[in-house]
Amino acid sequence: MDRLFKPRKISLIMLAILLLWLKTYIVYKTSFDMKIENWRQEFILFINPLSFLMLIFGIALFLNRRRNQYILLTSFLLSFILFANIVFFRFFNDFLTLPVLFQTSNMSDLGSSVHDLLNWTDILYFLDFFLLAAVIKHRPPFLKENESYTTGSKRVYYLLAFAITFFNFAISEAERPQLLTRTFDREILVKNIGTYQYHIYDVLLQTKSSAQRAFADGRKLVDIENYVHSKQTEPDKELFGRYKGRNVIYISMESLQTFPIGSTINGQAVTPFLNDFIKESYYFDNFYHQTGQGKTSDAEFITENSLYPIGRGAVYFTNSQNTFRATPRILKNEGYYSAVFHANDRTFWNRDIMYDNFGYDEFFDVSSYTVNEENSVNWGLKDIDFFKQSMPMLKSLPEPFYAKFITLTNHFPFTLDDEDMMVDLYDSDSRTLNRYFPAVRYMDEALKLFVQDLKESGLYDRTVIVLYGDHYGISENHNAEMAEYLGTDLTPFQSTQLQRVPLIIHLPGQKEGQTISSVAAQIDLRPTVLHLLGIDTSDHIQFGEDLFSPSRENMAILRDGSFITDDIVYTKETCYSKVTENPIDNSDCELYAEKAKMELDYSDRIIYGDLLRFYDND
Ligand code: GP9
Ligand code: MN
Repeated sequence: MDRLFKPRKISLIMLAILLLWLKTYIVYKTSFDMKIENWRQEFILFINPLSFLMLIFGIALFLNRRRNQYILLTSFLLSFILFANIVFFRFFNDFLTLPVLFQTSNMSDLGSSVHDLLNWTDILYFLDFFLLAAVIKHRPPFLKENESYTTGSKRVYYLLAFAITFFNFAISEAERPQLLTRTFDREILVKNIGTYQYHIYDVLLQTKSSAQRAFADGRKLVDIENYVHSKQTEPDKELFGRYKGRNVIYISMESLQTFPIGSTINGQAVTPFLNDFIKESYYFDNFYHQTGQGKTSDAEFITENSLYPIGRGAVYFTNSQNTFRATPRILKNEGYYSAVFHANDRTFWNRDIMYDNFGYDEFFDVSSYTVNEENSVNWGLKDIDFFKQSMPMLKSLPEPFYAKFITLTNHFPFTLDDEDMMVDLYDSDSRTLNRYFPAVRYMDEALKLFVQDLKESGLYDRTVIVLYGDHYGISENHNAEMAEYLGTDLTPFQSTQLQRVPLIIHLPGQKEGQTISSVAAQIDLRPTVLHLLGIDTSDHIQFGEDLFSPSRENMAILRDGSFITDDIVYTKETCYSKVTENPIDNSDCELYAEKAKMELDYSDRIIYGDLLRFYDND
């Protein structure tokens, strides 16, 4: 009888876990600004500290003599990490990440304002630690004393901890597919895997790239240099330097493939503006995207560095500390001012850090825009409002400028408000494909209004305007409906052809357009544009070729090793003739296949080994 009424006792390990778990959740809710969209996300947020805390405090089960000290010390260290994040967040509105921490400019910013960032009430963030210390000292009756744990109970404990870890990952992955490889917004990571686990992930990633960097050998660069210099071609004499000192505007058109260009839905044009714009610009209709898992960020990386993205993960995230010689930095030497306009969080794709690295002077992220219920849809600010609000900021830039705009509305799942639907939905079994056309139509309208604004401001006549599709919008999950739309079977040949995205280059004063159908790719953009501005690139490490060069080799190498020339397509280890669209003897592709493999390998070596740090051509 007596035993029944005894209050249940709790072990110190349990108490430490419970306190920190609760505290972490309270901190999530009060000290960070995390957007929670549904109850599943709330649930993930709630349970995500638990697995890590169980694993780390579980070590105490194996310690007999210094168990309490271990628990207390761990509790303090974790509280400290959490608190460091809180302070960091107050300043940067972001979660701690090693590269940011090691960026001296950031640290001195933080250091000089640390006084303003701290409150005496912050001591409350350590309340649980003091509580724990008091419990250890005064040993209240609810504390289980000096337990020794059997092997069996340790086993059960860790089994439970691993089960929770696994469960956490599984539901996060369901909520956010490809969490660790695709979604590199730090907030999303912390929200899903938890703040402590996120730090481990961050450290592992940084260690991996530092190790690869440390083992890299500068002499490797010689082969690569010889190779890239041997493939250099002479720029077009007429065009080289003709637009020296002019502004440059890049527009990354979200998810725009080539197939909707010029198409109609129920008789209505899907891209009426682009159809007209093409008539007074250069239009490349065999231009391929080369992105991998880094999607938009890969497209940015390729077009500004003339290197390939990496095969796994996003280079924006994995190698943000590398030495690069990106377009903004090259142009800075020529007196240009550079800016990016994109109405999303600045940490998405690690852009804030990468843009610093690339030498951008300014990043107008979501905080530069007024975003509300009315003017947003899908991923955020609608493109029309985005361009409209960008205009005054663009006009305030010193000239000449290099400005990049990244659109957002035409992003999967391609949802629009009714009032923005300017063509009908397509009619197929894929709602994604059906919605794609009206979304593309909407982006076309936004581009039209932006170009009108550029004309009115006078910028139009002194700016080189480059529009490119960043990557496919319709994935292979919709092959059946795509095949129906195209009226052909979707063979690997056709799928490769669907990797075409539009490239439009409008030169100042250009009235007459020209469609260029030789094969080209995103990697070619940098030398093309730099040559128009009269910048010699013969000593650049780059894999692209000037698209206006008369002697260029017309070839596009995709990140998965597929390649396309004017005559053949090679994909999934099969060589196809472009004329018959049927497989031909693989030996017809052999020579190019080797070249493709070598180029990708060279580019990977540059990135993983951070080889450009050995190359100084400033
Ligand atoms: C997000 C936008 C879209 O900022 O660039 O990214 P994506 O999913 O296309 O890579
Ligand atoms: Mn994109």
